[in-house]
Amino acid sequence: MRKILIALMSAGAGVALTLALGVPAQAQEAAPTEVAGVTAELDGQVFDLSQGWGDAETCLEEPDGAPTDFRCYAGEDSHLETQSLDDCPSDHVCLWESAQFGGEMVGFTSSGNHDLGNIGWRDRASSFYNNRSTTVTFVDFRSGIIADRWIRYEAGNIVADLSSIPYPDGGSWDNKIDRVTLP
Ligand SMILES: [Ca+2]
Repeated sequence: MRKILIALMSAGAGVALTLALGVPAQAQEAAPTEVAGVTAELDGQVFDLSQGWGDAETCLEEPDGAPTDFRCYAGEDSHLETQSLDDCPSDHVCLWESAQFGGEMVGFTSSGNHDLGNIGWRDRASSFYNNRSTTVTFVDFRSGIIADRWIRYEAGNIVADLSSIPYPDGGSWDNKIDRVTLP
């Protein structure tokens, strides 16, 4: 009898542990706080994009994540000197820190979730170009009981000023995006 009781208690503890572990895991999904290192290369120098962009003005995800996660270009690189819509290569979704495709730009090309906090880009995007043949989903992480907000765009969609896009809780989508999801 005593053995059975202990077994039951163990099982109960196992369930409780699973539940306890399940809650933080969900919370982390909703609002990740840990930042993962992201490698980038600029003029032959490899650095961690999560620690700052340095001289980089434009960073494009490497399709295979090799040799680094991103390849970056400084502002003085002639072909990218003027930030514009044309800087977004095909098969990429590009985000700019300013409206009208100005300031720093980041481009993503691989399927999956791209958490902008990993490259120091949470709450920064003000314009974008979906230069891919798929949809793109932008997510704004919320905490507590409020569900994350998201908005989806079709292939080829362009928004020159995210302050023109209404946000569900009022205001706009300007400086709100925390995650880019590509199918
Ligand atoms: Ca946000």
